Amino acid sequence: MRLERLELRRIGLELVVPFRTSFGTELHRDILLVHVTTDVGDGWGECVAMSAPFYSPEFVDGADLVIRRHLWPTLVAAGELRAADVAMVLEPIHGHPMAKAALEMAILDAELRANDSTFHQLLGTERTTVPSGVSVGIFDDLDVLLAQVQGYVDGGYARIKLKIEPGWDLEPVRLVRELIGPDMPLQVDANTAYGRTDIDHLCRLDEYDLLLIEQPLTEEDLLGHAQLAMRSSTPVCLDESIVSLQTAADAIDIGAAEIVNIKPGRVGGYLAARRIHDLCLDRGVPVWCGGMVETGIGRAANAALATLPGFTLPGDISASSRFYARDIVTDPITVTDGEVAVPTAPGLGFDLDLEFLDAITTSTDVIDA
Ligand code: SMG
Ligand code: MG
Repeated sequence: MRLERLELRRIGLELVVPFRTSFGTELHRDILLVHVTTDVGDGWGECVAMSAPFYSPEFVDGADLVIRRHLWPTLVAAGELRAADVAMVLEPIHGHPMAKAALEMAILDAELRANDSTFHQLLGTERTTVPSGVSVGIFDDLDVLLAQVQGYVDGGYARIKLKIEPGWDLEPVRLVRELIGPDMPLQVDANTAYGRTDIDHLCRLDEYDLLLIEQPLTEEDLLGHAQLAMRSSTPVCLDESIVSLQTAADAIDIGAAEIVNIKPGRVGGYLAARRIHDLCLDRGVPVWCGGMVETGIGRAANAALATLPGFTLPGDISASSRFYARDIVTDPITVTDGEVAVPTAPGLGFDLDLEFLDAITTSTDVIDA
């Protein structure tokens, strides 16, 4: 296909409850959507960069700029293109995986729609539903946390993930384990909030029978994670550290990643995410699909990705209503019996609610090829 036009759309969405992690609180989302028109039709992608560079170096204004200044012109210069070529064409530009992933998504969506096929069909998988986990933020008050967790248990989620940080770890985990009982899958995510000197402390989480501990140490500290993995009986899972196929392979080799969180935005796209999945499957390392508070665009694609056989743990693919009162898609993801249905619509699997999208659009910029 040939690229003809790029529309960069910024939308504003409020979260239904503030989402606090060890690095900050999200409440108002400023989301960049990319809409690509080609000679065979159009497609949409969602950039998962947050407003500020706290989760990773990327942020939404930076992603917007690198797309218009570098990524889009490079893709246009490549001429005839398939979605599978995008990552390779963009490889000379260092970093910016979330910006690259957004463009790849839009081009993949366009390509699939043009062929009247789905991402699910491209992956060639059989599963029609995937287990749904929910990520629960940090609160000022333990009672508020417990009430939130109870709500998600009642909502039928297949597993609970608690955000932790120094001062909010052993006690909330103990109380939540007591509330949900021994059989409900429970895991924690520290978003890099601890250091190597906390390894003894983190080992005290072992008594709560957690599925995994996600990214307790800084993203560069593969060795520290390997040291923790040797000491702790709770499996160590990496999120922020896994930025490429190479880092995934190395982290597994040195014993730093007993489980891998796969987020397409963090690794430069859905096709790179699939390759990391394949590597992990080959090495016998379980994976699960991470979440970046996506709208229905990213949520649909994530549900399809999680049908691959290595995704043996529930993903952060919760109902759209966990974060948003109203989604930008016509058929938002819901949870039934702890599972979300894999979308069947052509393309990445969503149809936009254009009227609502227009109502929440804060800016639109069009760049012709
Ligand atoms: O989309 O359900 C979701 C969010 C899941 O906790 C989640 N994501 O580190 O895994 C993570 C965080 C990153 C985003 S926090 C604003
Ligand atoms: Mg995480």
